[in-house]
Amino acid sequence: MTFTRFALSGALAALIAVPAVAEDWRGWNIHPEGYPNTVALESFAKDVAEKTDGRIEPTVYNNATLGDQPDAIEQVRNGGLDFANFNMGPMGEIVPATNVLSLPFIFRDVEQMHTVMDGEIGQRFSDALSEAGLVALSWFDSGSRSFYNTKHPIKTPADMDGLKFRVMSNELYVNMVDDLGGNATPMAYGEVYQSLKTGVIDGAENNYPSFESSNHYEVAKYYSITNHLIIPECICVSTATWDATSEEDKAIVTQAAVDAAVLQRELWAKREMESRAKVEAAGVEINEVEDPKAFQDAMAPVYAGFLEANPDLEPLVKDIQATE
Ligand code: GTR
Repeated sequence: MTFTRFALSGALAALIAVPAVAEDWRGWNIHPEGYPNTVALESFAKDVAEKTDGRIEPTVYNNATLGDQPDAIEQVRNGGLDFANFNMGPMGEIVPATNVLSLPFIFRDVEQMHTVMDGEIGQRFSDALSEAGLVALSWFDSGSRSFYNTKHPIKTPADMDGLKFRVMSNELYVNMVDDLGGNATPMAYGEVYQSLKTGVIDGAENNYPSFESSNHYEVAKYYSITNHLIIPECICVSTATWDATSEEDKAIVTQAAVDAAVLQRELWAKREMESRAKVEAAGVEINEVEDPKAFQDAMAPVYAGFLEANPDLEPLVKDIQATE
């Protein structure tokens, strides 16, 4: 005897309540367990699963196990992955407007970055991202980045001379290090530790929590406070995934991302201090630079070159600079 599909499902449905199939969302994360971003992403995932009654089941894959950052950006854009926490640094190669966030010293401090990103200007970046297939739901903190190396303290730009620094994948950073007199090599985050150890590179640049959690501090004993980049990070969802989500669940996911960013920023402030203390206790020499303006001046050509190539982005730069 044969059943039609309709007859079978009709009979089953009469016997048991068949739950709707949950959507499994796969999320990319570059950081290890315990890192502020990781804890916040886990809280986001838990919140979404609970508040959608299991209609969406997000899983976070840590330590860039699903690929390095430029690769993961592509995967989220094409729907191969559902969500991620991305730094806007490598994003600039794909969404040119976000390169504004990679201009050295574009933000005066982290508070100003928060004001900018949480307001109307942040929405302009979200719009640019959404044209590229990414829905930015909230903004994480990533502190400010400084140079570190295995050779000597950097006090003036001249101390960068001849040193080879790893940078994130973005032409702007290559120009930035060149202008300071160093040599730049774009490289995946996960390769930096070994490259520092074997002398393939002399240094890199990052915030305290990443310098510490990546163990780069075990090899690079000089951390020089240049604070040259303050780069926000997003929780971004793939547009393909987003479009397949109900309005009710979109609201839940959005709120969970906003709450996760509040948590991340709290944890971040604590972790910055803890990481600094940990690397100092491990013998890292931390120094102020002699004249911060000398670094700003040396990097000024990056601005000029960028604005010449992207005149349409000048208003965005000016609006950020004008934000209190
Ligand atoms: C970290 C950032 C990561 C990644 C990394 C890097 O501060 O949170 O997303 O961009 O830096 O240097 O590659």
